[in-house]
Amino acid sequence: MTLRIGMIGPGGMGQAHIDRINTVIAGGQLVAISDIAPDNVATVSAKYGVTGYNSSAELIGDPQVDAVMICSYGPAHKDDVIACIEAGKPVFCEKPLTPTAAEAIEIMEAEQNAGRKLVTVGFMRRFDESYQQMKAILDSGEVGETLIIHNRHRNPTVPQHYTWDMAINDTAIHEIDTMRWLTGEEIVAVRVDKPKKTTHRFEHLQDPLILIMETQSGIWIDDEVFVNNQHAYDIQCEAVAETGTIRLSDQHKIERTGTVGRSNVLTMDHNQRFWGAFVTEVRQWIHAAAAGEHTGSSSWDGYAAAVVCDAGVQALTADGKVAVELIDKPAFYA
Ligand code: ISE
Repeated sequence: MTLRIGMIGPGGMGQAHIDRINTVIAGGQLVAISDIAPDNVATVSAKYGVTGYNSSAELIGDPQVDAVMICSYGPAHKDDVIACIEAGKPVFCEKPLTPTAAEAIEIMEAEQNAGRKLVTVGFMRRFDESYQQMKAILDSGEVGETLIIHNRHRNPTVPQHYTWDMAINDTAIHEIDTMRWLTGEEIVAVRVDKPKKTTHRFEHLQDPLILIMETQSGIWIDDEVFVNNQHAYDIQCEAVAETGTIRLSDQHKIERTGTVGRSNVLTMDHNQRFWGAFVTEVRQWIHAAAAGEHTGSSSWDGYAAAVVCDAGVQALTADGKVAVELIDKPAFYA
């Protein structure tokens, strides 16, 4: 069966997903798009030869659409995700699921009423081969308990619309989800340390910053978020366990040797660095949706990330630790 996909909000991220579906992922076909910007509806529907809608409600209601991908901006997600659930259509929603925890709770309630998991949140790092190998080793217990995890999340630069809180809820949100998944634990407290600022930043940004997180069992996690490093998209992770240390390999695609020595070619953005992870993530979602199954991060993961982000944003302006308080996890998401 070919899964007929409708996409809401096909901007840069959405079109990168469409290109993957059209070139390297079998089993899915884009049949419709919707956007609040009429120009984008015209351009993108013509580019891909699909139906264009000016409203997401029309797209979700289209009987030709079996499943929906939401790539619009965060504040628009909740209503569309709930409309998909009510229509009984599997939905892949780009991160963040919702900008607030309260909205994510509404989504979980709608999903539980529907009686099956229909929502997948686009946290692609869970599908990255190197993170998966790291998790397999940590889960096997062969290096003992995990004690500390160091992360580095560096971008060459960020767009003008990048606000001060986005360092947490747009950038660090990736480590927040990945660390919950890697350790199998919830994050219980966060703190933000603020080093000397780079001159290559918008005035309103604390750049770089260090987000410190603690998990239920006391694993200490740091995340250096540096979004204007001027040279590369550089993602690093090192888990320190009792009898071994596991580190992601360098992020280069090729190694070049010449008269000036040996050098790595660096990746410049998430689409380059996580291309393989995105492909696996979308492929698995298409196959699961077609089979009536669930894959990837759930609404609970989207909710937990939103709560940790809220605490992280509070910690940006507070001195010291901020507690992360989650509601009890519904058995539905166990
Ligand atoms: C962006 O939205 C992403 O998701 C990227 O992976 C991240 O590196 C960047 O900082 C975000 O703005």
